[in-house]
This record gives sequence, structure tokens and C-alpha cells, in this order.
Amino acid sequence: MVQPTRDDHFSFGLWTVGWPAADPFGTATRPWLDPVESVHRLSDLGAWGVTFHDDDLLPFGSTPDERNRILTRFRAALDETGLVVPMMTTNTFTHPVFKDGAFTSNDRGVRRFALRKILRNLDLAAELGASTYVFWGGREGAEVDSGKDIQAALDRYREGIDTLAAYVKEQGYGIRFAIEPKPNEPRGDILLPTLGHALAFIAGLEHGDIVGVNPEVGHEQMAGLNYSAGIAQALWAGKLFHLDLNGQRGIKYDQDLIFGHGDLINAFSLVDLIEHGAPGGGPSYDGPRHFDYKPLRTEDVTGVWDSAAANMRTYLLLKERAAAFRSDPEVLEALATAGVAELSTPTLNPGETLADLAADRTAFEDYDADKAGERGYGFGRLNQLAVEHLMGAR
Ligand code: GLO
Ligand code: NI
Ligand code: NI
Ligand code: NI
Repeated sequence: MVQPTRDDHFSFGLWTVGWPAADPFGTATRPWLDPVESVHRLSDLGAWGVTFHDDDLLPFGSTPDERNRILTRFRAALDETGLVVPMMTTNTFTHPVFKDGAFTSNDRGVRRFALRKILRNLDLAAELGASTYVFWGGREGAEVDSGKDIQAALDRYREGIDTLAAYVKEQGYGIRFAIEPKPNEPRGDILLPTLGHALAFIAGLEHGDIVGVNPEVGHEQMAGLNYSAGIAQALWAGKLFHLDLNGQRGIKYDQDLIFGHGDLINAFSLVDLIEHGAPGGGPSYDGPRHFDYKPLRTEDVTGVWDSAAANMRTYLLLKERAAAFRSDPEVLEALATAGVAELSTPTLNPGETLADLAADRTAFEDYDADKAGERGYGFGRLNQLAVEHLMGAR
């Protein structure tokens, strides 16, 4: 049960296991990892897919010959293992050219360069069969309020995404875009800082029909937000195109811990939600279970692969616990006491008008608000049952 298989649709970024662990205060603690080796190791561990930024595989500035050579080797590894590339993305943050942003740099030449870099990589994504293309705008932001016209920046962000989305449609690539929000780091403040900001931005796009979100556990939690509640809203909006699973402990720098190694109770409710859908029958999520974590800087190469396996194992254990939770009669009873299913009944009767409601004395004049205020919902008991399932105590 806790042995991952291809059917679990686990995917990893090349930049996760391949992170050599340089941080702002220290140099790399691990050697460069060959992407071909990562493909083989991930496959052996039971993963299904691998994702990457252009520069993770094809170093910035490589010649067409170098690109071809690297791609041939990489494709051979994919063919040999059967691993797929469900998602690709562009690095628009490492090179100094992007220090003030890509789509939203104040420098117009940089913006045009960024569009070209992404365009070329979209063609590659289509060739490799990726169905999702992620946009994480880590450098789209500012440290200085007066240095960035935020409204103009949003205009340029929209121009960039719409232009590329139109291209994808024109080419018939069948690729959908997923915007990944993050509140800060590396910029002091990043545009589209949360899932909610991203959804509002998408609603104003011309080609928003193929644009959704790629929310990351740690990014929402860095903003103090509830990840599984945000995921529920993304599902409700029909915009959960992809997700980045990892762990984070509180409002601080981006930790990218192993999935579940942060807020474990929220990780439990997330797995319950995406596996089973909302209790009222809302949609579940059938896309990749994608891990965007970093092996701790203190790990050696053995620790890298142990941590990759740990992400999948934690997910599967949570899935097992969530299934037990959902079928426990005591939980069903606690859910009924809490009125969870009742929320799915519309507030007005079928065909009822506001005038009908205004004439309904039982809704107001004769309604015993004090009595209703006495109701105990038993949410604490419900949560204790969740915690006990999570702990394997039931
Ligand atoms: C950084 C982001 C980053 C993105 C990546 C893929 O905090 O999480 O790793 O997920 O660029 O789009
Ligand atoms: Ni991140
Ligand atoms: Ni992160
Ligand atoms: Ni991410």
C-alpha cells in the first residue's frame, strides 16, 4: 500500500532532488546531479513523471548543438524508464538579466527577451508531451514601492500570459498554463502573492480559459493561509491545474520541506480533499501529485533519495488514513452532528423568491434565534477523530 506505483502519478522537479544546496549564506554541500541519473533514480523509486525548467536541463546560453546532444540523452532516459514529462516551466529568475522581473521588468528589452525564452521552451514542452506549463514569477515584484508601477506591471503580466496563451492555442499544443503564486522570496514582495490574487488576475485575461493555478503548500503558508482551504476554492473555480506539494513551518522563509513535514493536519485534509473531493460532492483532483521540495542542506546524496521516497510515502500514508477517516461510522456521525452535509442544501427552496422568504414567518418572526444559538457543532470532536486517524490510533 505504501509502495508508490506509476498509477499514483507522483512527479518531481529536476531542481528538487538536483538542488546542490547552496543558500545565501553557504556554498553547495552536494555535487551536481546528472538529470539522466535523476530520471533513473526517480523511476526506481516509483515516480511517474519528471518536470523541469529549461535551464535545469539545458544550461542558459547553450548552443543548438549542445541542446540537441543533451535532449537526445534525456529522451533516451525517458524512453528507457517510461517516465513522462507532465509539466514544464521556464527559468526567468536566475540570470542577472531577470533581476527586476521578466514579464514585468521595467526594462522593455528584458521583457521581450523573456517572451522569446518562454516561447522557445513552449515548443519543447509540446514536443515532450507536457500538458501543463507553469509560470512562477519569482522576480516579478519589487522591494521599493515607488520603483514599480504595480498597475502597469499587471498590464504587462497580462500581456505576457495572454500573448503566450494565444500562441499555444494557435499551435494547437493542448497545453494549459498554471500560475504559481508566492508572497515573497526572492523579491521583497511578489506580484500575484496568493492563490486568491492569481484567481482574480486570471478572471481578467482574454485567454483565461486555459489558465489556472499551481498553488504550493509552503507559499500559501508563508502568507499565513490555509492551503487545503485555498485548494478547495481553486477546485470550486475549476482552476486547479497543477499543485506543488511540500512542507512549511509557519510564516518564514520558503522551507520546501518534505511533504507532511510541516503542518501535518493540513496535509491530511489536503490529501483527503484531492483524493475524495469535498464531502458535499465537489470535484476531486486528478492531475499530477507533484513535489516541489528541497532535500535538507545537511543531507548527502543518500539523503536526497531517502527524502524523495519520503514525500511519496507520506502522501500514501495520508491517503490510507484519509480513507479510513471517511469510512469510520463515528466520523460519519460527527459529520452529521456538525451539519456538514446540510451546507449543500440551497438556502432558498426551489423556485422560492425573496418575496416568499419575506413572507415566511418561520424564517424570521417565529424563528428562535436564541435556541439556534445554543447548537453545538462538535467540530472539536470531529477534529480529534481526524487527529486520531492521522496518528494511526483508530
Ligand atoms: C519557488 C518555486 C519554484 C517553482 C518552479 C516551477 O519557490 O516554488 O520552485 O515551483 O519555478 O515552476
Ligand atoms: Ni517554492
Ligand atoms: Ni517553496
Ligand atoms: Ni513551486
